[in-house]
Amino acid sequence: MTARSTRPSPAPNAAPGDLPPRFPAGFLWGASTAAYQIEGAAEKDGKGPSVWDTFVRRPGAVRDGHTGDVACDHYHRLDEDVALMRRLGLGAYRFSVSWPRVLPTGAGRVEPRGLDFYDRLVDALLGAGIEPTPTLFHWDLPQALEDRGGWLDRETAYRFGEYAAVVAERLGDRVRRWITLNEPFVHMSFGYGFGVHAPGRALLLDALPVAHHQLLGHGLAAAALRAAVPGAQLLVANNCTPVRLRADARGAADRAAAEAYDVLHNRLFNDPLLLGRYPDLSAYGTPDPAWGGVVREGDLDVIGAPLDGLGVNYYNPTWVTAPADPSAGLPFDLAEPEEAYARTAFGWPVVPEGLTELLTELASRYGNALPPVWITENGCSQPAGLRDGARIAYLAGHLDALARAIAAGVDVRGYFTWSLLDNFEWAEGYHQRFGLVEVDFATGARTPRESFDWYRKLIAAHRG
Ligand code: IFM
Repeated sequence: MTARSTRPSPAPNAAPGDLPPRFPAGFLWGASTAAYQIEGAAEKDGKGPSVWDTFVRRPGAVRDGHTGDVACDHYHRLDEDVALMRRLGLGAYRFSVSWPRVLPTGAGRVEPRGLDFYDRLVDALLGAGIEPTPTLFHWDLPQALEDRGGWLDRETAYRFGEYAAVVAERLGDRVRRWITLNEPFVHMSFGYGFGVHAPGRALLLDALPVAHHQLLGHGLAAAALRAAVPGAQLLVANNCTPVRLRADARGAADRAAAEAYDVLHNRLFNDPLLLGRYPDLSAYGTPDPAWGGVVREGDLDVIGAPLDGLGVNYYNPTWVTAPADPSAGLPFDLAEPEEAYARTAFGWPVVPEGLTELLTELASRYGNALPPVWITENGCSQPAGLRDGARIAYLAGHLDALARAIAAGVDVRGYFTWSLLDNFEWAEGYHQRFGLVEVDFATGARTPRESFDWYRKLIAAHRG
C-alpha cells in the first residue's frame, strides 16, 4: 500500500433505509463481538484467568478501573442476545471463543462446561437461521501461557493449534466458517510493543516475534481445522489501514516512513498469509529473513497454506510522517490529517472512502493471491443514547464505499459491523460505545438504537 494523497469524504448516505440494494445476491450481513468484551462470568464454570483478567487489575491500566468481570453478562443472556440478532435479521454472527474458558490453563485439561456454552450458542444461532462464525483468538490468552512467555514463546503457537483442534472437534459438525486470529497487529503492538493492552509488555521492536508466533499459531490451527471440519472456510481477521501522507509532508523521508508503516501494520501480516513470505523488515533492524532464528524452516509453508478468505477490519486510514527523532526507535511518526474529518466519540476520523481505497489496493497488490474478502469489523463509537444518527451516517458511508469497491471488481462476500452490543472497549473500559444495541451496564438491560432499526431494514431490503 503506498501513501496516497488525501481526499475529502463523500457526503455519507445518511437516511435510514436509503441505500439502494447494491450488494450481490447472497451477500452476508453480520455483526461481531468478542468474548472478553461481552461475556462476563470471568470465573464461572471453571474458566481460567486470561491476560485481560490480570491486566485490568493493574492500577491505571484501564480507564476508571473498569473490568470485564461482568461486561454485558452475555454468558447468562445468550438467548436474549440471539433473539436480538434474529430480530435484526443477521445472516451471520461473529463471536470469539474464550481460550481459558475451554482450556483453563491453556493446554491439557479441557473444561466441558466452557465448551457447553459455545455449543449452546451455536445451536441457538442455527435455530435462528444465523451462521455462527467463531474467532478462536481475540486477545484473551490464558494467563498460564503468558506466564511461560505468551506469544513471545514459540510453544504458544503449538498450544493454539491444539486448542483449535479441541474446539473444532466439538463445534465442527455445525460450524463451517472459522476465523483463527483477530487483529494480530494490534495484539502485537498494543499488547507487547507499547503495553497499553494485556499482557502490558512494552518491548517496542522486541515484540516482533509475537507476529510470527501468532501467524504460526494460525497455520497450525488452520491445519487442525481442515483435518476436523470437512469443507471448513478459514479466515484471519486482519486490521488493515491505508497509509497516508499529509500534503505538507511528502518528501522522500516521509514516503519512506509511509512504506515502513505499511510494512509493519499491513504487510507483516498479509504477505506471509497470502504470499508465503515476509516483507523486507530492514527498516526495523531485522534485515535477516529468519529474524535471527525466530522464523524456522517450513514455518512459512504452514502460515501460507491457502486461506478461503481474508477478514478485513477497517476503521480509518493512518497518517504518518518521517520521524522527528530518527534515533528514537521507530522509522515513522504518527500524524494527524490536515482535513477536518468528522470524528467518532473515540476521536477517530471518519473516512469512508478509505475503505474503497484499502480494498482496491489489496486487490492490486495481491492479485490472484487475494482470496474473497469479508469485512469482519467496521463501526464507530458514539455518545450514549438511542438516537445515533451519526452511527447510521458512518455505516451508510462505509457501505457505500464498500459497494464502490465491489463495483470496481473486488470480491467481497460479507460485512460484519462492530458491534452488536455496547461492550468493554479494552483500555477505555465502558467509555466507548460501539453497539447497535445500548447496554445499561448497571442492570444489563439492552435497548436497540435507531441504528439497529436502520441495519434491520437494510438487511431486509437486500434480502428482498
Ligand atoms: O473493540 C475493538 C475490537 O475488539 C477489535 N477491533 C477494534 C474494535 C474497536 O476498537
